[in-house]
Amino acid sequence: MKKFGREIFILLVITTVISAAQLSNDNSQILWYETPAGHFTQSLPLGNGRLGMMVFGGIEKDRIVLNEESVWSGSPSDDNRSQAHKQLPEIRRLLLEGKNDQAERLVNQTFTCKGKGSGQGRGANVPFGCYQVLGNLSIEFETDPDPATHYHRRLDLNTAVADVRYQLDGVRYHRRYFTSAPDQVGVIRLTSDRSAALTFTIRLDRPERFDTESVSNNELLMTGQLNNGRNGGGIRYAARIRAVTTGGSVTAVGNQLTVVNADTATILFAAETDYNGVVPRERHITHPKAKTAEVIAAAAAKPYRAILANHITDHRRFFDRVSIHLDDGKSTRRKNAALTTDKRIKQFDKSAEDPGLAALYFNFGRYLLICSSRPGTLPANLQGIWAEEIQTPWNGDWHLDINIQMNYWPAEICNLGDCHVPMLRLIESLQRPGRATAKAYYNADGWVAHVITNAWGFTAPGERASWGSTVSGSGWLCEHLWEHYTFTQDKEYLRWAYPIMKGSAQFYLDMLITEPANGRLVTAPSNSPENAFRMENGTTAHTCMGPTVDMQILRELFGNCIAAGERIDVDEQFRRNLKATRARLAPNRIGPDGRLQEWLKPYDEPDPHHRHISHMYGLYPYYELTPQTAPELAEAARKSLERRGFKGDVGWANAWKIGLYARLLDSDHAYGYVKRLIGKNAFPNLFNACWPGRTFQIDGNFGGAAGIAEMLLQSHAGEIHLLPALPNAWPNGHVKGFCARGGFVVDMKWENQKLSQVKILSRAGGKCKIRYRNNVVEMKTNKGGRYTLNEHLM
Ligand code: FUC
Repeated sequence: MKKFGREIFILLVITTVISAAQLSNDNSQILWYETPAGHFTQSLPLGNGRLGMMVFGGIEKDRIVLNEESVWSGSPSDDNRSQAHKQLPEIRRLLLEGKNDQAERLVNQTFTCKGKGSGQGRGANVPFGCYQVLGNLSIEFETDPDPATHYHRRLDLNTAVADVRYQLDGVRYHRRYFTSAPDQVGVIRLTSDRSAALTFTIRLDRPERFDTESVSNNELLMTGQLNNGRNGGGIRYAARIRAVTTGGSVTAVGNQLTVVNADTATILFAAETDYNGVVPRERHITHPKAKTAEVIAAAAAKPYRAILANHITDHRRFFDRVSIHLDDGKSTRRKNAALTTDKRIKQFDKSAEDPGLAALYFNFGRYLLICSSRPGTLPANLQGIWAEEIQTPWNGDWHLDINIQMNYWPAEICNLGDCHVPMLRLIESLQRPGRATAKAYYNADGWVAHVITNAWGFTAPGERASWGSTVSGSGWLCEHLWEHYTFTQDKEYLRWAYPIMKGSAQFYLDMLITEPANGRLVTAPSNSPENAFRMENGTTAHTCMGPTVDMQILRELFGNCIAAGERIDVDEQFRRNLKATRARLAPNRIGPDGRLQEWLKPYDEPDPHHRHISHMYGLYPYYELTPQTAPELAEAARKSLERRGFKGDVGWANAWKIGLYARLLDSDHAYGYVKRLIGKNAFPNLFNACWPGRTFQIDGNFGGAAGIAEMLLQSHAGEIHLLPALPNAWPNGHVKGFCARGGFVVDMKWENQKLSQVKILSRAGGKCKIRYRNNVVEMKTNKGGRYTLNEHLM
């Protein structure tokens, strides 16, 4: 028994050493640097779903940007023009007569939102509001004038812990940072290897609307009220910091805390708001100040080690569901792993291969989703939960014409279906305001949302026809309701989701009109997201009928409603209606040059390289244009994609193209966009830049992770397709825990470009068809059954 115990111990040691070695071999779970962050896009993100911290790790002065998911300015408002529907017949008449420019003029005059809308994307001080930074925590150290040495700053994705280490005047300093979901606090732990070496001051502020005071000898409290866009009386927030030390002293002087000669210090951070808007979340706090006091007191009563251990266990509940290893078997692996993350990105951009960096990028996407979207939180916005400014770019809102959807593309395939739920709840919450919008503008039943939404349930069109009147935002959202079902096979959930999908379909059923050229049903008015076309008279316009993307979305929505209705056995008559209408929707069309048309007509395009590629929706994320389902259309989609190219290197567009080429089973091009996305769009902290070096926008991080997953596993075509777009750059690798439609979980391994091991877990039972190249295996599975398939597929 004793001997056996020792063997296990040795085995454990060996496994630990091996997994540590594996980690350091390709370094696909750690971001690290040899300098403090000089800028937000170099700092390291931490998040517990609701609270966010960005770690700069300065030596003399550390800065931690603080966030809380509901720090939203603005307030509920009626944005609908109640009489807009009276203009609808005239707008449609003009469209039917081919006078799109005149229709657009009328849309701009009568069919946009009432009031200031999003404030042209700068809505901090209008009712639309914006997601904002909570504040800045600064820690100023009493330091030696000598420069520090051995500086090291890192974020470990596996534990969601950031560390800063350096030596100064012979003393080793260590700071550790994390945000805990179980304890709902941010934690900064400071230690050194010499007693009484920690002397520093702590301040807490934000760029506006704050008041910081010391509320005991070891606590700072910052409170304030955001602008509601009317009279200033918006959301109230409270942020509280407590410093707990061993040795030395803590005192409060004015609005700062001073720690002198401490051996260790633990800084706890709590934040709450009284947000109680329409977007559901678990937390309903009426007294943010009192709640922060309670949260901090509870955390302070626990040993630091317990808070850390609980945090790591909690984070790993999500993070450990999936693992990935990508490898080209080359000796450069160690060299790459030995580079700091920023240098690694630069080297990759200059064309060096680095499979470990792609795996790191993938893991970072999963990490960000876990940190910004947990059951019970608000969904991740354009910046996840990480904002540095008061006026965030595009209000840090939820854009519905690609961006929020892209945020959630990795959720299901990466085994984070529960992190998807905040988005599904957002969709649910849009029904009520969306019904009012459907009535006001279209005199239609059901509910609709256009291009943007916020914390206050905005569903009206945006301020300008050129981008604001896309009418398929809500239809696009509903894809997520169905996909959550296809991956989980949870019928109870489907009963909840179905009425939301049905309400969306009802709206479109009511608003479709017949276009004259082919007698097909189309949406009107609408536009192909943010893109323009040239009319025959030479004028540039946006407003149109039945842009391709709308039609694809409606085919999908109607199809999903039919399938859902069948599964839960409801609404037979409605299903019949949907089937008949679906068949009459304007189809995908191939233009004279062989490309898939973006609009009903093969218009001339003023910007053929436009960042939006909305008519590719039917290829990915939807799948009616795939080589398996419609080879000719898939080919036309490829031509459209080629013509679009990558001009401007827009982050989310590069990310989307990974998934699109993966669906075309084109590993070279898919990989080319992995290179572009990481090489051109990753900031030093791997955050996605909307344009190279400019504007952090998180969608590309998520879209990139989803795209990489799609290269390795697809499941849209009624079969699980293994390694459908494996690039030459990743000849060896393994993944664990990838999810496939039908409720399957896949582990697989490949060597020298060839699959070598496959294991499937069936969560829901049922038929399972698996493809590897031309080999197909079909089998019946039992719920909870595990299957190894090696010999059948290779
Ligand atoms: C759409 C895009 C922009 C940006 C914004 C948040 O308007 O066209 O590039 O991503 O969303």
